[in-house]
Amino acid sequence: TPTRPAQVAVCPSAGIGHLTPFLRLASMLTSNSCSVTLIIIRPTLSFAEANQINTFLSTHPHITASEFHILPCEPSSNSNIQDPFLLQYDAVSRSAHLLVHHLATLSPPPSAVFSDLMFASGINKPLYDLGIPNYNVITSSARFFSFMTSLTHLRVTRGDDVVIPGLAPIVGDDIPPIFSNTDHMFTRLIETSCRYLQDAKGIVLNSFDFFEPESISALQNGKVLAGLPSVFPVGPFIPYGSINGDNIPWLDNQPSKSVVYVSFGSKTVMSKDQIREIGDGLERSGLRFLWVIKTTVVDKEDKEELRDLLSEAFFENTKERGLILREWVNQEKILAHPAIGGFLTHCGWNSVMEAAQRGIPLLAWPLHGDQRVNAGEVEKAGLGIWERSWGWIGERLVKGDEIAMKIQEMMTSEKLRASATRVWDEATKAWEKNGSSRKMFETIIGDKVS
Ligand code: BUP
Repeated sequence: TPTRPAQVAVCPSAGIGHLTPFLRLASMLTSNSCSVTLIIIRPTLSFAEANQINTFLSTHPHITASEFHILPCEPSSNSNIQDPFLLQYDAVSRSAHLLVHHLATLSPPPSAVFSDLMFASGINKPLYDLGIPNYNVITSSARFFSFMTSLTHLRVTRGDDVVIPGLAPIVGDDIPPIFSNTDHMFTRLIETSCRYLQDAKGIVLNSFDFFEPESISALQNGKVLAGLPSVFPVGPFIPYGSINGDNIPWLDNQPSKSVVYVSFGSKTVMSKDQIREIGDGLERSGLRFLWVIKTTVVDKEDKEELRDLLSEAFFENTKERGLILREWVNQEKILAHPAIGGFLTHCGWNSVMEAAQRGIPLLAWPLHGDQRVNAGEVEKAGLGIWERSWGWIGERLVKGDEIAMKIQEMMTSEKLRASATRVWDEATKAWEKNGSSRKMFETIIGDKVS
């Protein structure tokens, strides 16, 4: 007898780094005979998010959108926190209990839910009690997720390594200082959310066995945290075809694998001095480059004049081989372009998985959050190199000559290109028939369609 398609609700949290993987997952579920309702958080935080949602819905007419209005951000009770993303995560988490009622009003009601970790404290237990399987989707690396779950039972002391069963110790300097402050809103948020993981039906990771073997197996074997539900690494999540976005004709005229792509994600604001040194590094490297510069945290307006940031000489010397963009670009499409030969990145996890999918060698320069831990995974998997002595972006002024040397290493190392190509092969294999991620995904789908 034909089975009724599973009715699935997909619930992303705030920020493009959380939204993008959920859109990919929604698309993957639709392609596998699920009927998907996408929960859209209102208000959205940035134009980039709003645009991404609109484009996604217009290219996925079978997906139903359902708006969920969250409670207002509370800057007053988080008086020392300026970051709009952290305030929005807090608002999402405080609103999570309302999502259960919202989901109950959907018609037909969901037979399964895929939700961001930020919702866990409000929805995991009620959905469990209602018998609705809920999968918590993790938007970071398996290793950083292991760290987050450990906050439920260990205290982080600033600068000290963190020892988690089954994993090589996490170097103290790789952990953002806020996690040693148990009163910090974000630390409390992560810790509280992780306490509810046991009520989830499963944990979905945007990672794959080859890339993070140690963390994935430690999580799956219950070494990291006893009582965790099944862990399903189903990455890299499959792009949904935003590949059809804007063209960059300049790229089409560049030789194969010759261009360094430089982007530090959607939230990076760098000092003018550091921007100048990066410019100097690119100039000194003699290489072709495509550089996306952002000077505002939320992407509404980038007003700073490029001429105030970089010198006349820089523009003159690089005009034949460099392109700078200020606007939102289609990164997925850029990484798929044959002219791209390397990527200087902050190591946001989506960027890492997108590069893995294309075998693009990385030069890691983390900015904040999970990104130093992610950079370690990039290095171990052979996808990229990382100059630890540069610290977090902004920690010290890294000079142009150091940057030039590392960029050249990334672009010319045969060893690195070969190991990045190996990652690409393995990422591809993970999604082929009997591949590790495909099998995991089929298990999830098989459990739900009944
Ligand atoms: Br910037 C930028 N175009 O111009 P991450 C980013 N992206 O398509 P983040 C674009 O946004 P966190 C642009 O491909 C990736 O899918 C990019 O996610 C896309 O970094 C996503 O890499 C960015 O995880 O998040 O957003 O800075 O700080 O949380 O790591």
